[in-house]
Formats: sequence, C-alpha cells, structure tokens
Amino acid sequence: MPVSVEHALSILERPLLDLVYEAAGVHRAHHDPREVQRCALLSIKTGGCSEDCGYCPQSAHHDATSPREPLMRTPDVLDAARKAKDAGASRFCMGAAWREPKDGPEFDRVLEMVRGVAGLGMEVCVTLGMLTAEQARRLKDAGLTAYNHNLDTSAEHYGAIVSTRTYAERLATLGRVQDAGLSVCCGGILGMGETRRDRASLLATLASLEPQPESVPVNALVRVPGTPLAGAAPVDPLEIVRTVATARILMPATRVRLAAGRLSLSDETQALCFLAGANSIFFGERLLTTPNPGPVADDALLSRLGLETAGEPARA
Ligand code: SAM
Ligand code: DTB
Ligand code: SF4
Repeated sequence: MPVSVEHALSILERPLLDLVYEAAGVHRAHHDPREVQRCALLSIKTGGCSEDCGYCPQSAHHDATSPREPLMRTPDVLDAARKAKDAGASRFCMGAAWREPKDGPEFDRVLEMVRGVAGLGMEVCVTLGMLTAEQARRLKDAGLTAYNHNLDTSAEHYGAIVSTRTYAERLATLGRVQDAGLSVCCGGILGMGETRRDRASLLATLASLEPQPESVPVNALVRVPGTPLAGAAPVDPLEIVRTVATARILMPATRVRLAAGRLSLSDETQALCFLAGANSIFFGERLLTTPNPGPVADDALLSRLGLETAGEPARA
C-alpha cells in the first residue's frame, strides 16, 4: 500500500514521547524486544569509486584519504566472516566501491564469497552498486539473503548529494533485486542537510516498496574530511530517534538497523532507538572505511541495557 509523504510526516512530527511509545508498542507486537542482531561489515573492494556521492570517502572525485584496495581474495573474506560469526554476528555484509559490478572474474569471485559465507550458516548481504536482472538472479542462486542498495535521502534532495546517477536508477535496481526474489536492505543517511519532510519522503518511499524492505539501515552521516559533506551540521540525535520510530511504525516487520554514525551517539540515544524499534546494529571495529564502536563497547552497551544477540550462532 502506498504511504504518502504527508502521512509519514504526520508520524515523524508527533510529540517525541508519544511517538516512541507507539513505536515501542508496534515493535513489541512484531518482534522480541530484547533481541538485537549483530551484523558485521567488510569492505571487499575499497576506494577509487567513479561515483561522486557527497558523503562517501571512497569516491575518486573527493580528496578523502580512503585507501584503495582491489577486490579481496575469497579465503581472506571467509576468514573475516568466521571471526565475525565467532564474535556473535549472524549476518555478514560485504561492500564494494563500485558504480556497478562488471561481469567476469571479479563478479564470479563475489559469487564465490556469497556461497562461502552462506555455507557458514550466516545471513549474507552484499552491496555492489547497480545490478542487472541477470546479476541479481546469479546472486540469488549463490545463496544471497539480501541486497543492500540505499536510497540515502528523499528523491527531492538526492540531486544535491549525488550527480553521477539518479534516484530512478536506484529504484530500478531495487526492482530488479525484488524480481530476482532477493530481500531488499535499503535505508538512508541522516545529517546531509535534509529537512524533516525529506526524511518523511524517504520513509514513505521505503514503506511503499512492495514487499517492504527486509531491513532498513539508518545511518548518521560520518563526516569524513575531504568529502563535500565534511562540514555538514551534525544531526540532532533525537531526530534519529524520530526516524527510527517512524520507520518502525510504517514498517512493522522490518529489521531497523542502527548503522553508521553510532560513535557519535550516546548510549542513552542508542537506548531510545532500541526502545523505538531498532533491532540490529553494525558490529565490529570498522564499518567499511571508518571506525565503529567495537565489540567491547557494544558488549557492554547491550549488557547494560539487558539486550540479547538475535540468532546467535553456536560459539566454538
Ligand atoms: N557502492 C555501492 C553503493 O553505493 O550502492 C555500495 C557501497 S556504499 C559505500 C554503501 C552505503 O554506505 C551508501 O549507500 C551509504 O548509505 C553508506 N555510506 C557511505 N559513506 C557514508 C558516510 N560517510 N556516512 C554514512 N553512511 C555512508
Ligand atoms: C549501510 O547502510 N551502511 C553501511 C552498509 N549499509 C554498507 C556502510 C556505512 C559506511 C560508512 C562509511 C565508511 O565506513 O566508509
Ligand atoms: Fe561509490 Fe558507493 Fe561511495 Fe557512492 S557510496 S562513491 S557508489 S562506494
């Protein structure tokens, strides 16, 4: 069912505590509120990307000092996945700094990585840029759980952030991913100069996808020196809470993931986000190229909040 921007905005703008209270109720009706999934991230191909996304340290258009690394070897990726599993991650997401994957040996290697991670009994997700229908089908056949492809912001604000591709191209890839029978992981970034209406517009677009995304990552912009958005004003943490709560109300069955930017969020803000329906985090020392709180801090946080790890694989 299509969700209108006005409807999403009317939820997003409710008095904060009413909003969180309702979202918590929806969350508890659809999920075990004590469970938080740990999802590990690995950059399998880093930097030198031809796109000009204003937030991204991996774009070749900016002066950010992100390293450039060619596509990793499969055994190294599988070692990282095993370590993540041993540390409690049940989902492994691999990211590549590509506009789109080229068919040939590199794409075949990614398929091999997907088969390997799936073989470890983990949920497996990749984010490789735009896909053809055939590539989506081959990823599905290799055992991929979900494809991450973020819309990042509203259609209206997108052109201020990225010029080398369009919102329509992003939506077309999402359609091909769904047609291949893959789950969609699709979310956005807060703190890129967008308005509340932009956030409502993004949430309405996500909630109108059919089926709704299996997971929605909510990123707070990591302001990396050298990127055009390095000087953006930091987002008010309570706006992140509002966004999480609205996502939960509009998409009751979706996993809402607190993604990039948690280093700039207090434990108390994260606690409010979990109350408002977030039930997954990126876990580990690094995101793709930037730091993340790390397992020691996250173990401590989850234990202070009395939260448990969802789908925890048996530890060796
Ligand atoms: N190149 C592929 C693409 O753009 O679809 C996949 C990798 S790209 C790095 C994956 C996502 O990382 C982006 O869509 C964006 O949401 C997120 N991201 C990149 N840089 C970020 C930053 N500085 N802060 C927060 N999120 C960021
Ligand atoms: C998502 O929404 N956030 C992750 C994951 N999906 C691929 C990426 C965050 C990247 C943050 C910047 C960096 O570490 O390079
Ligand atoms: Fe490239 Fe993805 Fe970064 Fe954009 S977000 S510059 S497509 S790696």
